[in-house]
Amino acid sequence: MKKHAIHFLSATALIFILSFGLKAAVMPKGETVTIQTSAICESCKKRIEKVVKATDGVMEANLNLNNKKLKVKYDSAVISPDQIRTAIANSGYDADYIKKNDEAFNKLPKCCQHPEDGKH
Ligand SMILES: [Cu+2]
Repeated sequence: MKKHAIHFLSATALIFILSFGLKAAVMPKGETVTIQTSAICESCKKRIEKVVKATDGVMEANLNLNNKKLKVKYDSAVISPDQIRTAIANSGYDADYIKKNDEAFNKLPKCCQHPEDGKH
């Protein structure tokens, strides 16, 4: 009878462990990448975050205006860091070694094109 109880316990524990393992395997594991951008002001920040968040496979995007670095949480099964950099470059900003798209840059508000008068 005692042996029976132990069997029941270990079976319960096994199911518990298995269901946890399964959950971890099924849930998308987010990777994080930090990208240096050429953002200047709050509207640059909003613009870049919006573009990146709208990209498939991106879960979170947060730009720190103090160092202009964008922290992105993404699903590596769906998107690569270079695809994220390209999305940023296509919106008119440098993203690490991928240079901004000039056409998109020229469409930015004038104040967002000049680092020296970026305080607005
Ligand atoms: Cu700006």
